Amino acid sequence: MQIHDLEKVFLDKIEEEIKIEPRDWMPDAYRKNLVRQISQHAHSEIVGMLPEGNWISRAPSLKRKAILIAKVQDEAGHGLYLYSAAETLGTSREETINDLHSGKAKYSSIFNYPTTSWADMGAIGWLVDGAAIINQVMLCRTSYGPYARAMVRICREESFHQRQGFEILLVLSRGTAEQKAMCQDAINRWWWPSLMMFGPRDGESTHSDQSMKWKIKRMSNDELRQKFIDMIAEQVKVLGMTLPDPDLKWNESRQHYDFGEIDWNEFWNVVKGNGPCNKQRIEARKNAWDEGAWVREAAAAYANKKKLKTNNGLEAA
Ligand code: FAQ
Repeated sequence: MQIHDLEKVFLDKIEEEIKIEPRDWMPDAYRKNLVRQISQHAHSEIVGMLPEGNWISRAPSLKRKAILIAKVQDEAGHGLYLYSAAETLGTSREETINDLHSGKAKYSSIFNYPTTSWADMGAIGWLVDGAAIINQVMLCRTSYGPYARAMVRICREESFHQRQGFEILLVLSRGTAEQKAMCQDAINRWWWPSLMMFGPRDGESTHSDQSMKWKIKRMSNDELRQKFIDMIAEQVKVLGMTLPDPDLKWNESRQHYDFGEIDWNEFWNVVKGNGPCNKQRIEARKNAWDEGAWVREAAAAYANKKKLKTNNGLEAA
């Protein structure tokens, strides 16, 4: 088949909502864009374990510790599904991880902020997982099969994460004056960075137009951000807390909340590596990689030994 015939088959599939699968022909730019997005998503899950991992040893009770450990483990699992999805596009795990360590690949800006109190565990679950899930529900319908299927499993777990975060804040919001203040302070610090998770404004988004045409993305950055704001502006009332935005107001004619200006300088500064914890996060990932070398070697040796045994068995038979 000629290239333009292959491209037609590909575009027809996109049009007819048939998933693109790893062995299907796809344009190079589609493959490249997916590798970029999926691998950055995977990195976000893995780097995202660090801010919460920081509180496992300081969780206020055994029950809270067990829940937090399970949540952080879930994020590791999400990272692994996503690295596997990226591998189906012909990129190796090692290559992808090297790109993270060298600073070539991005990960979500949100994970470059510090977690300074227990209430941050609540704010991350409620706001960060909340933002992630708004974005990821749309990705369950993304056009690339392995990515879409990974997202279905991830979304189920993320919705549990969001509830556990909200519950942490609910308990604090009904506690002592200090606990209430801690809850409000965490919301104040995580609100604006959570809005930045959706990426630059639509007019400034590099990839959105093409990603929407290929149905990699189904909604724009601003549409998703608005959806999130509308949801959280209602949920915060249950906590009896406020969001740190004096311009946040229900707009009857738009049927949406209006909101204030996001600090885009701060966003780009964090994306470019100058956020409060960027260096610390990459350092932690590199150390984990180096310290885990013996585990990878042992696993590879075990797998080779097993393969050798099976081959010998086959020869003997
Ligand atoms: N941070 O053209 P666009 C989670 C970059 S998972 C850093 O609009 P696109 C779970 C973007 O890469 C959170 N960089 O890009 C969890 C591009 O740069 P490039 C992660 C950002 O891809 C919870 C440039 O700016 N979720 O939280 C950010 O069309 C709790 C131009 O942007 C996903 O990754 C940012 N916030 O739209 C874990 C979901 N925003 O690549 C632990 C999948 C943009 O050209 C604890 N990804 N950039 O160098 C997506 O849906 C999209 O990639 C967007 C960005 C919406 C993030």
